[in-house]
Amino acid sequence: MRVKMILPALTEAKSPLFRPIKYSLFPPLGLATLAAYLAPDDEIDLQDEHVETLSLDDDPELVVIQVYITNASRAYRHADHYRKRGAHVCLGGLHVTSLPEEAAAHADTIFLGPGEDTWPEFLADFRAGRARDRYVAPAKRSIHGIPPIRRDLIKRKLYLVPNSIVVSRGCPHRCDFCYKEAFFEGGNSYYVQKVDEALAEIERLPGRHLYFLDDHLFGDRRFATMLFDGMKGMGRLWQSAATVNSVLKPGLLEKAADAGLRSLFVGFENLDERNLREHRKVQNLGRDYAACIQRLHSQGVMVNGSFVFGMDGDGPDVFSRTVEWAVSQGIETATFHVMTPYPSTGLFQRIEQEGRLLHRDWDLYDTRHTVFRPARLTPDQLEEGYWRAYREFYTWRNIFSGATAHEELSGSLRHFAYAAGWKKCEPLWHLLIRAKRVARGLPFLEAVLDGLGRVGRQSRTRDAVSEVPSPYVTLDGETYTP
Ligand code: B12
Ligand code: SF4
Repeated sequence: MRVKMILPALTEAKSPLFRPIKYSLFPPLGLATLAAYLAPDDEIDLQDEHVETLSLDDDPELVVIQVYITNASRAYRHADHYRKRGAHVCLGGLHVTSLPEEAAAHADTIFLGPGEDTWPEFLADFRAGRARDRYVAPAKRSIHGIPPIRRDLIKRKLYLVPNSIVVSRGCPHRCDFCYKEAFFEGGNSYYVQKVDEALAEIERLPGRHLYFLDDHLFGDRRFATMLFDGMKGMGRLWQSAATVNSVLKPGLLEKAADAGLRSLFVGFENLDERNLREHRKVQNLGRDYAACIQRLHSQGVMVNGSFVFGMDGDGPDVFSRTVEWAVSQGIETATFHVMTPYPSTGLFQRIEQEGRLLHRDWDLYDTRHTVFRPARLTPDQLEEGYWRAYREFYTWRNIFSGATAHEELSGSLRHFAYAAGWKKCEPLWHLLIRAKRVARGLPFLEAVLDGLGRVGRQSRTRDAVSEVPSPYVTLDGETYTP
C-alpha cells in the first residue's frame, strides 16, 4: 500500500525570508509513531512541511495528516487536494479532537484522541474494506508494548534535535488553558510506557543528546525514578519539562541530573496567585519559584521558564515585572505566550460565554496574537507587551545581567552562551536551515549543555524547600505570602 504522511506547517514556518530555528528542532514524532503500525512492505512517504517543500503530485492510496490548531487550514487544503485525487484521507491529532465536525468535512476518516489504540483498528478495517468515518480512543488507553517508532523515516539532518522522545502521554494536572483535558477526554489522561521499553527506545537513539517532549516527565514519581536510575551511566545529555512542585520535592531532580538532565522547561505561567488559582494551576499555588530555580541551578540544570500573559489579573505592568523577575533569578531562557483559548478547553468555554472571543481564525491562535478581549489590557497592549517582553528579556544587557545572577562563573558562562546562542544567533541558524545543515549545530548545543554543565552540582543542594512560602504580587501590586 502507498501511504503518504504529512505534518503541515503554519504559515510562518514556510517564509522564504526568515525561518525561526524553533521549526527545525523536532521531527514529526506522532506520525513516526503511527507509521510503526504499518506493514513492512507498505511504501511510506513521511513529509514535514516545517523543513521541506511538500510534493503533492503523487497518488497514494492512504493519506495521513496530523492537525494542530495553527496548521489546520493548511491541513484541510492538503486533505481536499488528496481526496480529489482519490486517496482515502485520515485526519487526526489535537485540533481534530477539539473540533471533529470541522475536520470531518475534509476527511474520509477522523480520529479523536491519541492514536495508539484506534489507528491499528482502522488499518485492519481499511484493509478489509470496511473503514469507518470516525474512530474514538477507548476509555482505557495504554502505550505498553507499542511497536518501535519508525525513526528510519525521519530525515535527521534537517533537525537540530532529531532525538526527540516521549515516554508518557498527557499530564496528571488540569490547567484550564491546556489542550490536554479536551484531547484525553473520556479516558485516562496520564499514562506511561513500561520502563524497560522506554530505556530500549533510548538505547536505539544514536549520539548523546535527547529531548523528552513529555508534558511532565516527573509526573509519575515511581516511573521517573526507575527511568532515571536506568539512564544513569548511559552518558546522555538531555532536556525535558516538569512542574515547579515536582522540582521542589527532594530526590527526583537529583536522580534526573545524575542521569544527564541539563535543562528543564518549567511552567511558572504567572507571578500572580489569583491568576494561577483562576486557571486551576493549583500545583503552582504556594510554591516558592525562587527556590525551584535555585534547586535547578544547584544541580547544574538550566531553566527555560514559561510565562503566560493576558490573564484577568494582568495589567499593563505585567510584562516588565515578569521580565525583571526572570532576569533577577538567572533564568537562562524564557518562553512567553499570549494567553490563547484553545477550542474545547475550559478557558475557551468561559471566554466564549463571556462574549470575549474576538474571532475564530485558527491561524492566529499561535500564542503570539490576541484572540480574545483581556480584562485589564487592550488586545493591542497585550500583543505589544508580549513582543516587548521578548525584546527586553533578550537584550545583551539582560542576558549579561541574568548570567551574573549565578553564584559560579561556569554557571554564568553557560547562561551567556546558551541564551545568546538561541536568540542572538538566529541569522546564523537561518543560514544553516537554508543550507539544510542545521544538524551541524548539535555539537554546539551539546557543548554548552555539557562542557559547562557540571555547575555547582554539590554546592547548594536545598532539600524539602516546598514548604517555604512563596511571595506573589497581588493585583494591587502588594506582596502576598500564602
Ligand atoms: C514538539 C512540539 C512542537 C514543535 C514541532 C511539532 C512537531 N514536530 O510535532 C514546534 C516547536 C515546532 C512547535 C510549535 C508550536 N506549537 Co507545539 N508542541 C510540541 C509538543 C511539545 C510535542 C508534540 C509531540 O511530538 N507529541 C508526542 C506525539 C507522540 O504525540 P502527537 O504529536 O500528539 O501525536 C499523537 C496523537 O495526536 C495522534 N495523532 C496525531 N496525528 C494523527 C493523525 C492520525 C490519522 C491519527 C490516527 C492519530 C494522530 O496520534 C499520535 C500518537 O498518539 C506539544 C505538546 C504535546 N504534549 O503534544 C506541543 C503542542 C502541540 N504545540 C502547541 C502549540 C500551540 C504550538 C505553537 C502554535 C505555539 C508556539 N507559540 O510555539 C507552535 C506552532 C505549531 C505549528 N507548527 O503549527 C500546542 C497545540 C495546541 C492545539 N490545540 O493544537 C501543544 C499541545 C502545546 C500545548 N500544551 O499547548 N510545537
Ligand atoms: S501542567 Fe502543563 S501539561 Fe499539565 S495540565 Fe497544566 S499546562 Fe497542561
